[in-house]
Amino acid sequence: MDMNIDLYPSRVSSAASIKERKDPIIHSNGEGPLNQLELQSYEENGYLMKEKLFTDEEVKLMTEELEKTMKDNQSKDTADVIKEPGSNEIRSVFEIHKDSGFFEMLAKNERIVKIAEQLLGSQVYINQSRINFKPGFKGKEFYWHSDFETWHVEDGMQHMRAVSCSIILTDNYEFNGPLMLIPGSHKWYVSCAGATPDDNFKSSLQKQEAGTPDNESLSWLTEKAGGRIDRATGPAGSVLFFESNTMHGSNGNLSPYPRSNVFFVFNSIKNKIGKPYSGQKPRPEFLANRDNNKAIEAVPSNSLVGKQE
Ligand code: AKG
Repeated sequence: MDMNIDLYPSRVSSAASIKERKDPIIHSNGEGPLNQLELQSYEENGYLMKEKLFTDEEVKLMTEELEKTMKDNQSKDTADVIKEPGSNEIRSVFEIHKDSGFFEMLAKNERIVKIAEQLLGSQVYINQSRINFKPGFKGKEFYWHSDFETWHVEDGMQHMRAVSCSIILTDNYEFNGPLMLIPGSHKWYVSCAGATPDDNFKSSLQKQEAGTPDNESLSWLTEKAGGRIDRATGPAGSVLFFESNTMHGSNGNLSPYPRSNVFFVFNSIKNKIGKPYSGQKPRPEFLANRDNNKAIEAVPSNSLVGKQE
């Protein structure tokens, strides 16, 4: 298909609108670790939580690595380390799958890669990765958005053929700002009002404004979901897979308990990104991999613990 065809225009008008999704939700014939019920649930809701996909022993390693990453990045002033608005607390660290160490191995672990391949019906690569820290008391919200809307407009991702894999590194409760999702929202595309400012990412990673849906569209999506908003709570080691166009967001963390999740965004190698549909210059590699987009060779499931022994 012509890479220039814009199947999902957004930020092109002063009014928002809602269109039907044009891509399949599950791109494979079903071969892989997920069973039929799990596939149906992902297809229907736009997300799937796998409880305790990683063991307590692996979670312990993840937590140690998380703390190391936090410390290493605390005094860094680089574009890929995002601070909370108005404080020096770390909000996100990007590109963690290129750390030549633990997170690189985690990103290739077959427990998650095989699921991504099953959902996307092809080999996959990582288009973006990050840890979102959301520290106790200070972690701020992420406003409602569809990731695909940004990846399409700002990065030139043509099709909805990507899945985010969020590994829960600290227990996610109702009260420490877990991810919230609108079930079924992935079947609709909210074409957002307004335009994209130049170098939008410099502010949007702290607080997104361009590409956020209007209240009416959000109310419509929630109504379609029978008034339901779901939240991805669960113990550390659980993994949420959510479709690229699922509407999601999260509240600030007013509790004393940090809420840290690592995100790997798997994209199909058949859906590599092109020119941004906004007509603007591409965002940096740390947000959208153009050079590092070779298909992942999955590593055995037990390689995390084995590597440390
Ligand atoms: C994002 O980084 O796009 C998110 O939506 C993350 C929200 C969160 O970490 O609560």
